[in-house]
Amino acid sequence: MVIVDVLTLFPKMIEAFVQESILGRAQVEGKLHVRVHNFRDFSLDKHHKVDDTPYGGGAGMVLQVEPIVRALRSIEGHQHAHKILLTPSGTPYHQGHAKRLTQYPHLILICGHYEGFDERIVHYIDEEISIGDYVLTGGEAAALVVMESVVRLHTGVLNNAESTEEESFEDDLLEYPHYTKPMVFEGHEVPEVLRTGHHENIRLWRLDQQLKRTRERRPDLLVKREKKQR
Ligand code: 6GU
Repeated sequence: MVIVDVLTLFPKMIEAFVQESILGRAQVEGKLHVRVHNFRDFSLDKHHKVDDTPYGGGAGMVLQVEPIVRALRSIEGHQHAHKILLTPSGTPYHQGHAKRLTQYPHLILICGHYEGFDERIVHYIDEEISIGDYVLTGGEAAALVVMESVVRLHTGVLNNAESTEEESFEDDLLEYPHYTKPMVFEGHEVPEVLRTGHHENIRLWRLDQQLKRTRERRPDLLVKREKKQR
């Protein structure tokens, strides 16, 4: 059983995604418990304000530390949970992080908006994660990426068909191309070798496709792979 608490100003974004995805099924099966908290509810301001202008001046608003810390402290077991801040200035996220995060039975994901968080939030969290080099308006989509990628690695969450062996990044190679019926669609044929039933030739063709794709699209992964093999 994994527990994930999400702190956000847009709880419905998280709830809808969880309900409609594999996470929802995991939850029904008792393998996952997602709890969503709106930290606006923890503002002590009479207008429930959670942000203010930056010290030193500049554009935009900064999320205040107090409502977030009060929300954190309201979560049962928060002292032992692994707390992650979603921010574009965090460490770039990859499959290795997803694997590492499966060691924690309780995760707390904190989503920001506006210009960012008051830096003093660092004293209350364990790490900062970014999901890539592009700008989102808020951390919600990022929190969902982290949650989905971690939870699906937990045993029993996926069924056999969805299994995590032999998938992209398992060996620092992209996946080979897949085909199913019909054999010809609008003149586009399934590659000959896949119809031969020659298992060794198929294995070699797929490996070749993986290497070719990775070389073309993700040369950085090949460099990483070669370093591991040395
Ligand atoms: Cl975690 N948050 C926001 N706002 N933008 C991002 C991101 C996170 N990761 C990449 N871009």
